[in-house]
Amino acid sequence: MTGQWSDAMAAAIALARLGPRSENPRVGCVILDASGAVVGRGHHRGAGSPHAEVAALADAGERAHGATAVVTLEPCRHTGRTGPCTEALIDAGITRVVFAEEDPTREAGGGAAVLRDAGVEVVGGVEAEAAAAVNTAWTHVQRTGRPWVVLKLAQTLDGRVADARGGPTAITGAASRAAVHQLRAESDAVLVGANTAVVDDPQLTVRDQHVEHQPLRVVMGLRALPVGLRVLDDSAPTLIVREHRPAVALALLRDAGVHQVLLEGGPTVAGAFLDARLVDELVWLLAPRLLGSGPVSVPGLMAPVPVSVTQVSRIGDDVLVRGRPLWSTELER
Ligand code: AOF
Ligand code: ZN
Repeated sequence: MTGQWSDAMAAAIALARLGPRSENPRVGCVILDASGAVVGRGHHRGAGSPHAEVAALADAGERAHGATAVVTLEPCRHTGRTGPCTEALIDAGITRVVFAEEDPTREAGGGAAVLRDAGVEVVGGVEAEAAAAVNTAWTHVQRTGRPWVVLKLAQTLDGRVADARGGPTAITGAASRAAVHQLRAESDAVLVGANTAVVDDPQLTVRDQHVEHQPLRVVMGLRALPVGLRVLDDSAPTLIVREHRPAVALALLRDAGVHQVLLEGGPTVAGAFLDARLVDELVWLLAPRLLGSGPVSVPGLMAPVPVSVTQVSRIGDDVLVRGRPLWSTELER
């Protein structure tokens, strides 16, 4: 019976979303008294700050005694930058813990068993999918050891990314550009191939909305980068990865603390990551136009990529299609 906790978990998930994306997951917690009334709320405000449970316990004060803690992530059992939540919950007299997603990390995971050993009733897996969606990239890094990879492409209906002259062409409209900036803002890094950096000279920053930090700009490839490129300006940090193997580049990014990377082209980078099966999500922007000639978005793929479509929407005059390569969803099973 987990249905009875759904509403409280939804409240905890809403709290989790208030937290910033950081190297830590976003976590929310509500404390319920015996009658089911919420007597405490808390969320994690980023690495180094108190965990959600500790914040909610502080909010509840004495009322935590004999209460139920509903939390989006299995309470940690480790001492990291802060103490173990298992201990804080036990010390506060919590008698039942309901959590959603298991903590996949080696250090912090296993809190449920610690709580059970201390006589606390534990219910796990409540609304686990909805809670995990708040931390898709973080969870992915913990499970696979590499960042969550989003591949974005803008093309005409006949699959072309430039006209026959091959120079930079605006393919999609203003609304799509805003969507791309939103994608950048949600990512820790934005990556292009060295060829695209030279030919298109993109700046790769978030410009039409406020961001706490600009994403790391990454240029990947062996081609030399002339001075004066916009991607090398001082508007955001830039990492140059002299490398063409996607797995090696992702390992470097992971070590740099990147949980989500947005691939913004060009065709060589897109093809290399798809062929290596290192793409987790596709964002395809389709402009209502046929060009008839010119390079296509992903030439020379080694194998077909079946995609499970998760979203189709109109965006200005363009069409946005989001999906997941099937081999990527299988990875998670
Ligand atoms: C929880 N509640 O609110 C969070 C948890 O070194 P620290 O103290 O920052 O701990 C980070 C780890 O703790 C993180 O990797 C994850 O496993 C867990 N995060 N756990 O019980 C929370 N943010
Ligand atoms: Zn904790």
